[in-house]
Amino acid sequence: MGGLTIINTVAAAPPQNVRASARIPIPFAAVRHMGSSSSIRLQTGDALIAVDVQNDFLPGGSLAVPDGDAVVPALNRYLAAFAARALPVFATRDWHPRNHCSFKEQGGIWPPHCVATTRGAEFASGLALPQAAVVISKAVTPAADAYSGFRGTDLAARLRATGATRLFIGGLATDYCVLNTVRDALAEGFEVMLLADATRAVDVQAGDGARAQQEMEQLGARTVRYEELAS
Ligand code: VGL
Ligand code: ZN
Repeated sequence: MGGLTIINTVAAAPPQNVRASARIPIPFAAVRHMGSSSSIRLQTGDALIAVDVQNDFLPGGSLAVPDGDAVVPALNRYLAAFAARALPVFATRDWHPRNHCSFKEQGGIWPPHCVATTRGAEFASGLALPQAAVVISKAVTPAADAYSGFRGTDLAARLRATGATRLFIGGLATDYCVLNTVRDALAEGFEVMLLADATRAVDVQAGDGARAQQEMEQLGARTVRYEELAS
């Protein structure tokens, strides 16, 4: 051993063949997205859940959500994007018996709504559900309510059977069935994208919807808008 040890103390010189003006090219197309989070590319493993987009929750229905019909065209854009990629779609529905415990005459807090097989329980006619959409009925017995699409249903197993890992969730209502579905989805280990432009709140108390959204974000849901999807 014992050879010379050469310590190079000279700082690396900048490459001589690069003009300063050429160092950090920013394509104008990219500037549009700067500052906002990166765009979302739909991929295998994604599934869409349309929560309770039923006539009784729309204007004119027995438990109308303010501006609830706005979720129909908003969800249809996502539905088209999912259809174009042949990604799975699920639709939950409140499907109550006439004497459901959540109804006022049974001591509950809601007017009768979404009684199974009635027009009020049908999906909004303008909602463009694909033929292959999986319908999940919930709160189907008198004694139990279920705001979450996971409660008392096989939704989790059905999702896993399709290989879904990331759920895009929108519909009605932000502060009840969407909130509880998102909570359970996260607890079940799914990634959740909350479709902020495709949900509306009951807002029994002013701010309920905003608080629900905050809670969902704190639990780990990411709030997205359609424009954030990569084309
Ligand atoms: C819902 C109140 C009662 C909902 C269902 O879909 O958010 N809200 N039942
Ligand atoms: Zn209900």
